[in-house]
Amino acid sequence: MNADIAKNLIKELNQQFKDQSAADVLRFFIMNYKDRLGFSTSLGAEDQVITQIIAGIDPDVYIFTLDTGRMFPETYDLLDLTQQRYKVRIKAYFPDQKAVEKMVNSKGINLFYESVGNRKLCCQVRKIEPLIRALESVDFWISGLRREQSVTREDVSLIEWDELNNKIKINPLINWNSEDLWDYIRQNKIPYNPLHDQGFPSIGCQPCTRATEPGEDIRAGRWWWENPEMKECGLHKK
Ligand code: ADX
Ligand code: SF4
Repeated sequence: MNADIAKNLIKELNQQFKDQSAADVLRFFIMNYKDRLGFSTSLGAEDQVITQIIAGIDPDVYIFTLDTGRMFPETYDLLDLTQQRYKVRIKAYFPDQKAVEKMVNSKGINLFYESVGNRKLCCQVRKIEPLIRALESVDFWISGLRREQSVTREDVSLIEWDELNNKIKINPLINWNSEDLWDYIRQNKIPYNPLHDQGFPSIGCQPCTRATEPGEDIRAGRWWWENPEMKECGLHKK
């Protein structure tokens, strides 16, 4: 996709949708660009909301997950349940077998605790490379980012240009706060990861996620041993 054309379109779309609901935004893109878009779900609370909305519009929309091989068992169970409940197919992308073998055999299975460099390598192999493949066939990428989640996400827009992947990125829940999110989940009886009720507001890979204490940041339990300014795996780097 041509970056200049995309950036102009993005400006117009942000203006057009600034006061519209997440469902309206999703409906517009599905109606107009269904064959050119994909939604990435990590099965987190935000993604469950988006899946429910998408399924109500068109359950055939391309939805995918990046299965790093290090997810919580609860996440796998939710993956299964979500597909059954909403009659959607969530396509799984796995890391490249040779790259994982090389990394683990040279640096160890839990290399990420040793340095930021090792952690980034693991995220690159287990998430970023599969993401590139998952996005190959699309121009529009739907994600569950919320501005409130972290200092690294404060300047994210509803619709933005993803320089790294050359995609138009749509974040329908960007303005939702935690209360909006959980009210919607309860009102619509949306299945969610039971770990959210055990102190995990944000859930990623098992070895890199811990529960948070009351009053701590939403993402304090992700890569908790690293500095908050660094806590992005690269999926959402601008
Ligand atoms: S992360 O970059 O720190 O892992 P986070 O867990 O906050 O991201 O999720 C933000 C959004 O990134 C999700 O709403 C989803 O769109 C996407 N995402 C994160 N992890 C995955 C995954 N494993 N598979 C698919 N999408 C993911
Ligand atoms: Fe590896 Fe942890 Fe990144 Fe998952 S979150 S890909 S286990 S470093």
